[in-house]
Amino acid sequence: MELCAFIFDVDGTLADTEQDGHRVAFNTAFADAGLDWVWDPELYLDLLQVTGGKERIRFFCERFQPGFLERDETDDAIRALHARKTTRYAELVDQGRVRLLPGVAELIAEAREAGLRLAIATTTSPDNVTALLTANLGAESLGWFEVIGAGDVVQHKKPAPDVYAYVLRELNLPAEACLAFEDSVPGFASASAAGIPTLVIPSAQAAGEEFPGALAVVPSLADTSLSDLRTLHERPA
Ligand code: XBP
Ligand code: MG
Repeated sequence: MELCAFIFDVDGTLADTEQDGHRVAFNTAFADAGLDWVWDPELYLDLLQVTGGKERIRFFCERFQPGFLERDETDDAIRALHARKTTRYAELVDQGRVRLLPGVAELIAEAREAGLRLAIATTTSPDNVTALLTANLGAESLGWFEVIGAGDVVQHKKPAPDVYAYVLRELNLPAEACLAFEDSVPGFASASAAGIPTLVIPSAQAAGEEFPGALAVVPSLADTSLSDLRTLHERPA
């Protein structure tokens, strides 16, 4: 089937956001709230098995701070911490601390030129997508993406297929007419379960993992052209 649209994951795919962006923002939000929680890079790598910032904070508490979950209004407390974290993340991005990965801007430009439709399917919060795109590609780039499926737009985050199913519905395209870009095991599981041919560019959290059924696994988008991707997409599974 003809390739009509690219659907991009954000964290780990458009940019290497986790360790120097999200992790730092979580830690700053914890400090702002007077909590002595510190997520070091190794712990954070482990916590990344849970997608979604609010879900990740809860998972951390279940393991290491069970007392926090015994308080009243735990959901509100996690929501407030996460809102603070989102503000802190945007500050980091606005300061230019989170840059797009090699080849991403070029591929997006090539796809636009060729008239491909573009969309985003991510677990991260909508404000983070806005901040990242604006800081790196200019505010007008938000309009390049016909659909931005982000955060709580669906109840079940990756690895569930819901966010990709949502984006397909909004694009009104069958899965086979699209190509998804993912960096992680839960992300690949989500796109695959939605039936979308997926190119994997593994990030640090996916080192050594296998991606059975991926269109291809490549180290970077820097050497991947639109014509390479069309060829991969045409190849029978
Ligand atoms: C990204 C996530 C997000 C970010 C943090 O996964 O899991 O939770 O780590 O963003 P994916 P929020 O790349 O698979 O979409 O704190 O806004 O959730
Ligand atoms: Mg990702």
